This record gives sequence, structure tokens and C-alpha cells, in this order.
Amino acid sequence: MKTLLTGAGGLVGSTIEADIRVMGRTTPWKVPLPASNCWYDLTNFDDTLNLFEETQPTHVIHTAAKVGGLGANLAHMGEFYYDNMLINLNVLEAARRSGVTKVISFMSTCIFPADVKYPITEDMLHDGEPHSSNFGYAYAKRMLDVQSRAYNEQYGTTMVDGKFSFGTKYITVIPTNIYGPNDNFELENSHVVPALIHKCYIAKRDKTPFVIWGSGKPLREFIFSEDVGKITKSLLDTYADTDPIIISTGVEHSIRDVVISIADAMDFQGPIIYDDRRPDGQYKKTTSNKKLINQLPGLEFTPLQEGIQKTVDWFVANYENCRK
Ligand code: GFB
Repeated sequence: MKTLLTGAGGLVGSTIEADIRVMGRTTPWKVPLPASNCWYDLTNFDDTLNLFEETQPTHVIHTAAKVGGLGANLAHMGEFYYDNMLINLNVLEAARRSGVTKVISFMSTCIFPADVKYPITEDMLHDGEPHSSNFGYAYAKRMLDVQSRAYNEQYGTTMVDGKFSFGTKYITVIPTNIYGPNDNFELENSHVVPALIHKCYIAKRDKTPFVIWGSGKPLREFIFSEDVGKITKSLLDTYADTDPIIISTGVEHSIRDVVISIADAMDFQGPIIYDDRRPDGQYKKTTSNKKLINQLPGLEFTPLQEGIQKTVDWFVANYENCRK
């Protein structure tokens, strides 16, 4: 087995061991890379095919994507659609042409229909429009499920010397809001946890208020990146189905809960302001993690406060060089 990991420098990718670790050439990466990492532009098919022909992997964990938080998706809807469509089409087609048998691709719980009954389950994926705040990204990500199923349909089982042999078994996982070390902490375009950690750091350093977007009332399920890395490796080894699988803790927290956890972890005592001129985005996206727990019984998740403390400690220790 020879595993290739795309998005190796990213939030989830940095928690996963792999034989070939691929960084995105478009990533403005500030942290010096270990020499073993290689750089490819996955929005370019020839570059991507060259990567697979050079390395000949048998399994792929595909985490590479153009990602961002609420602010970034609202401001760059078209780019999020275009870049992610190219990356996903290229990686799955290059994998297929190179004879890769198993691919795990990453989608996200924000791509489910906005108007849906809760808790969300995997079979609701295409039951309606995604939330208006990120429909470009959401539709591009949903096509990973379509492309994986289409390939399994056409290339899933092949006849070799008159005998059935398994071809592509391409699956998708659907994690909820992931947070942890090595994230993008950029103030305007990153996800809520890294953005607020960076803001709280500045508020404490400059003795200014800690400003939160929106009301703080929306609910999110947050999962620590190291847990997602472990779960992904287990699924790569054990998950034999081809339907998508949600990766979430099944525990919801309000944005206000997160704010308090970050202020505690940073030992911030100053004023906290909720700026209702900024959007709340989707109110909630409660998911069911029943399928995951059935697949990996006894699974334990890092509690929010512990994960936040680890992320704050990493950010403070790596402030000079991290993505911000
Ligand atoms: O992670 P986030 O930006 O995106 O979280 P989504 C947005 C929520 O956090 C909204 C609140 O309720 C915001 O009002 N928030 C408060 C903030 N302060 C801030 C801040 O300073 N920055 C940010 N970013 N939010 C994501 C998708 O949706 O869900 C991703 O954009 C991904 O693509 C992820 O799929 C799972 O949670 O709304």
C-alpha cells in the first residue's frame, strides 16, 4: 500500500502520515517545508497526472481544497467554485488513470441543503440548495460525491482474465467544522475558531476589545483536527462501503461558547463585543454521526476546551511563522 496525501500542509493534512505528501503550489505557505514534501498545482491536469505517474500511489487521501470561512466564501464565491471543481476533477481522474484503487475525498457539512430537517444524515446531501453564504464551494464539493459514485459505477469492478477484480472504490467523508494547529489564522478569510484565536491574541496584546462577528447565537459542531486525522486513517483501512460518511462529534456549541473557551485559554480579561453588522451565516447544521460510530465503535473525541487550549498554545508558540 502506498498512500498519497493531497493538502499535506493544511489543517487536516498536517495530522496525517502518508508516503507521499503533496502541498498545493497555490498555497502561500510560510512555514518551511520538510524536504520530503513536494509541490504540485492541482488546478492543472498535466501537473496532477504527472504527480500520479511519478509516484504511483495505490491509495489517496484527498484533503486539498480552496477553503475559507464565512467571509472568504461570501467574497470569493466564483473562485471557490472554479478552483475546487478543477482540483477535484483532476485528482480523481489522475488517480483513476494511474490505477489507484481507493480514494478518500473530503467534503464538509456546510455543503448540505440549507433547508433540511435535523439531524442531517448522509442521504440528504443533494436534497436542496446549499446555504447562500457558500453555494459555490458547496456545489463544487458535492461533485466529489457525484464523480466518486460515477467512477465506482463505471470502473468499480473490472474483469481480469475472466475473473471479477475490484477497480475504483472512491469514497467521500463529510467532516463538520474542523479546528486545530496549522490552520489558516488570517483574520478576514479564515474559519471562526482560528479567526477568533488570532483576534483574542491581538486584543490581549494591544488591550483592545475582542470583537466577534454576528450575535454569537449560531450553533456549530467542532471537531479537533487530530481526531479527524485518526478517523481518516481508520476509514482508509476499514471502510468498505462507497456511500459518504459524516465525521462529527454530534455535540453542538454556540459561537458564544467558543468565544468563552478561547478567552479562557488565552487568559483574556478584556471586553468582548458582538458586532451585529457582520453576518451570522447559517444558524445551525446539526448532523447525525450514527454511521461513523457504527463504523468505529468506542470512538472518543477531544473535548472542545482541550482542543481550543492546544490550538491557542500552538498559535502563541508559532505566531511568527504561521499562516495569518
Ligand atoms: O467557520 P465559519 O467562518 O463558517 O463560522 P461556517 C462562521 C460563524 O462564526 C458565523 C461566526 O456564525 C459567524 O458569525 N463568527 C464570529 C466568525 N466571529 C467570526 C470571525 O471573526 N470569523 C469568522 N469566520 N466567523 C464553514 C464554511 O461555514 O463551514 C467552510 O465556510 C466549511 O467552507 C465549514 O465548510 C465546515 O461554519 O459558517
